[in-house]
Amino acid sequence: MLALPRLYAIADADTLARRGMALEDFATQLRDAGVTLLQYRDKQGTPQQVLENTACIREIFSATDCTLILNDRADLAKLACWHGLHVGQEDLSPGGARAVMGQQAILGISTHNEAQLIAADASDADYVAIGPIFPTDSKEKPDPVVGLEGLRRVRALTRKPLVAIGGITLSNAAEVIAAGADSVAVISGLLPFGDSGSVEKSTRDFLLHLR
Ligand code: 3NM
Repeated sequence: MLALPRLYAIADADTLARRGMALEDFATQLRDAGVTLLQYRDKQGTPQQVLENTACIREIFSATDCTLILNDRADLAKLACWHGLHVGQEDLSPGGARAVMGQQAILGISTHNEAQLIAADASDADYVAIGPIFPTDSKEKPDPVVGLEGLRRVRALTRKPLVAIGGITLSNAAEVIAAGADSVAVISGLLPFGDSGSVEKSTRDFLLHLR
């Protein structure tokens, strides 16, 4: 079975644009910090923009063994020769994603409640994400908060690697892992507030803290 690292970094194009940070800079700092699993999530970009950005990220991580997962766009993930695809409940099904991506690809699916998690467990997905664990500003119209109790309950429903997402910070990441997540997926927690700190430092802190 797939083994996921404890930190699953997400480069979310909308969040980066809101925070005035270039994707290239963000990705470079993640690489320098030693990230080994990265998702690029771009809900608005045109296919050309997304493809350009996948090429840029691939180049940045070319000398590493970081696993690169694209959100939602199966055709572009395949074209860009990325390692995997992450789908949401309204995206391509895991079966459809598998048909496009092939047997070797890593497939993940987002779930937000027990019924979705049970369905995902029975699907072609290699890992299952559950969220939001805590309130989040990084997703439009997030589902109801699952909480640590909800996370413990869904942990019992699957043996697939479980990724927790939503509102995860350096201060709550360890309890999320203790509640049963194999990995924490983080967007804004990797971005420093104000002028002090850097993405590289926040990411290194996460990696050290979750070791
Ligand atoms: N999916 P942050 S929550 C992209 O519940 C995403 O499935 C979620 O961002 C889900 O780490 C979320 O900044 C946003 O809270 C996560």
